[in-house]
Amino acid sequence: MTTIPVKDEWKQRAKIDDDTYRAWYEKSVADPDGFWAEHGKRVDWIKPYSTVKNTSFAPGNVDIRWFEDGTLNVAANCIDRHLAKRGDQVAILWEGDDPKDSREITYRELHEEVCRMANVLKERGVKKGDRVTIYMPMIPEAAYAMLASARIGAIHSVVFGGFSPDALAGRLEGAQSSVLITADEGLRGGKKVPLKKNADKACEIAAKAGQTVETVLVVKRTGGDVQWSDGRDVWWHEARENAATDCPPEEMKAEDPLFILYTSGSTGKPKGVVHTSGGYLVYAAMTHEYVFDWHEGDIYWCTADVGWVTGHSYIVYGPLANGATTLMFEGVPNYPDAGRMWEVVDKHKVNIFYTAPTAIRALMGAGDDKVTRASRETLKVLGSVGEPINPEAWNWYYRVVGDERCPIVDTWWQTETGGILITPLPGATDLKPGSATRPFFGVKPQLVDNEGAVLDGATEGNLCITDSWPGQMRTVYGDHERFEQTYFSTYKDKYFTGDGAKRDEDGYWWITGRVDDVINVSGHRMGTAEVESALVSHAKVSEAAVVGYPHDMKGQGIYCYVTLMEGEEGSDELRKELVAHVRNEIGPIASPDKIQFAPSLPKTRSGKIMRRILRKIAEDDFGALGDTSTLADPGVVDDLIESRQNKK
Ligand code: 6R9
Repeated sequence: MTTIPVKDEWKQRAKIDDDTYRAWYEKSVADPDGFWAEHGKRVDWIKPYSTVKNTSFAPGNVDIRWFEDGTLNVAANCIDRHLAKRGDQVAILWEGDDPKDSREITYRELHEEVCRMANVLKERGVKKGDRVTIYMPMIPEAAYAMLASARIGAIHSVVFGGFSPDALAGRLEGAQSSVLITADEGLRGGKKVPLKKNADKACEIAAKAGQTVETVLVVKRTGGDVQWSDGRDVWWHEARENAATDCPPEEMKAEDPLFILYTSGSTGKPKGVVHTSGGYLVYAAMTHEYVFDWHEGDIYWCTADVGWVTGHSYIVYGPLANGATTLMFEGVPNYPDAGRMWEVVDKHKVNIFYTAPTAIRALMGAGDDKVTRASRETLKVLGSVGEPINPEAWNWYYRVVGDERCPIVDTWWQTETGGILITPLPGATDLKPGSATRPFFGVKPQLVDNEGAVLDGATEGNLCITDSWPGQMRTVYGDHERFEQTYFSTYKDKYFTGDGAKRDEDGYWWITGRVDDVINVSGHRMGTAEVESALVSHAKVSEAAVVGYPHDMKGQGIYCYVTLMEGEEGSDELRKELVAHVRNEIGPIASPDKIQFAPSLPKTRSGKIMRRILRKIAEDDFGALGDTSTLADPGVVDDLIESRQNKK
């Protein structure tokens, strides 16, 4: 396996070299209190903390608190404290879907807009602790909405704009949220996304389930036609006019929730991951600075959507807490063509670029000339997140996009971790294509086998983290029991990530992917259980089992085994109907890639579906089905293999 040693130029400009990394890491795990007491100072506290770490992973008593007696306001940290020094610096550099469209919002303007929106929310009765749901396209107002909530102490719940009305309704109900911020329509790749229409429908569904939405604040993006509900709906551009440009930030405790973000798990409905204020901000800001080796004046671009955690930590909170200029992109990588990303890099002189392997693979397929026609000379650091990056894509990213001048930081983390946990640092870490390399400060990864025995040396196993870090999620919204059950019950006294990993002879970490029933489609997390329940809600379906299979572009594709109701016949027509049904229930990101009609599913005698076998069949790996002795009816498997082979 090739190693790319840290280049002199990288080391020279970097804030952290290898010796510093080692010294800081040592200190961070030997004396977490001392280490974080120091680094916690990077944010402005209204009342400084006197305690630092107070955390327990003990069964039945999982309790995570950082900087507990300190108080602060996250929005003030992301805006107000920068005004004196950088009021006229661009905070948000917005690039529209149309290449002719861009906007610059300075820190001073950001302050005004966020205050106005905070005042509009207050006028509508939103108070500290209330949940504000945000269903927005990638426009600056999405960041205003997050920061306005934070400013008044409301808890935001951002729902990705690609989710369906049903999915949005479920999240409104889950968070018991009576305020929704949306836009008339979104614009992506020249196509309109009917956000307000979806929001209207979601409100209707939520109302039936007992959750009334009292305010829908609507940002005008396209000017498209929308239905209007007087009394409930408010135009942002109208409300904004009369709203004061000053709004004092609410004093929040370090452990007051900042946001909820719903994410897929291996069972049941998406979980409301809760992040709190102090520790989260310290961790997001610190990782943003050191992982990307961010320097004053750098133009930083993370291509994620604010609907995902990457958008929260690395478009909004981390960069703005540091006083960075953060680029926000409304569009898609291949519009107007596959050279768009690199055109934007040149147009805005981007220095740090952070994207996902799925985008890299797609752009790699579009040909090198799309890249090389842009100069990309401003680029200094390239980042990757969301799924394992295959060495081929890594090498292309390094060689063609970065001209072998830019280190690649392959950052492993999760919605639950709040910020990056395993990653190279640009001036410190020798790179190996495909490896997330070494833990960030304060992070203690460990490998265990299926029985929980700790594995040493170069080996492979289940990835756990044995001690808390400030950015860790605190609970599942409204269900602490589920939090403990999901993350702390599999292996005692450890946080279980749900991922498998390898550790090599140099102690480098290689994430191999999920070991639970979560699949990763184009970097988006999808619970197989969610897709299954969407399928089963179709009148013609009696049972469904969903697994992931290797997909060239998406990383993993969605493979569905579907058993139909008595008397129903499988057909291509019905396949289309089922795909449309799932898109409707969850959203386009959950579109099944393959549907195989299965007269019955392989089950154990106790009735459990044997997914291990279904995964192998979907991968065409018929020779390696493993132990099939517990199957209730082995003939089922032969039938599935036969019909799979006949299809090709
Ligand atoms: C930030 C984010 C988390 C899951 C995670 C893992 C996969 C993320 C990765 C990676 C390999 C990386 N993942 N980054 N796998 N290398 N650099 O993506 O959060 O949406 O919650 O997904 O994504 O499987 O467990 P989230």
